[in-house]
Amino acid sequence: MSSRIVLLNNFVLLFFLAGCGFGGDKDPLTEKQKTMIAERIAPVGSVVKVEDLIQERSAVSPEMSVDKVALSQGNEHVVEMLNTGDGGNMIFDPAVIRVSKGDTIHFRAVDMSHNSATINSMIPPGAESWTGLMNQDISVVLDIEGVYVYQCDPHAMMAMVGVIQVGKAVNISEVKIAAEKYKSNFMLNAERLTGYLAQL
Ligand SMILES: [Cu+2]
Repeated sequence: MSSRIVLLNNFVLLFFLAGCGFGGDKDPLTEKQKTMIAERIAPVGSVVKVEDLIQERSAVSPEMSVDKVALSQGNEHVVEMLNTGDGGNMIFDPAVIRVSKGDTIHFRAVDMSHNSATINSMIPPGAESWTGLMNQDISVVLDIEGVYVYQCDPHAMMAMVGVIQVGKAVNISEVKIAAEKYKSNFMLNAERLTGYLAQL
């Protein structure tokens, strides 16, 4: 039994030496050789792609790369309530619009289980609030200038919100402050409203 183990040990040692390619117990490479190898395999500099730079910059300041929304033509505008749109799930489409004073917005219940309701702290002073019923198409006429933020009540936690600018954005500072507080309600899409307001 013990001779077997010795034999095995010898075999392992032989295998090890053969694998090394050197017979002695001296380090096979000199310090200089090691340095040369390390230098050769070390990566040269670092590669930064232009796309990464743009993404980094937009992560720091989203407003820099945001396209501003143009004034919608005509006096009547349709906003669809959708389960899925270009901007994500549970969404108003278009989520951000700029219209003229006195224009009408038609909210269309294209998909089920949505409504449109203003958020009290985020409409212009003196403007009327609205609260649509579930699955209900509603139309609102906006005579008071300013920024209106509304939501879908059952999907408020998913930031199913929308923004309408009527005429000049006279209350934008107040709305932005209120939005910063309000976004603590969002369990998903936490930056959606901030992104929408940046488009105005
Ligand atoms: Cu909804």
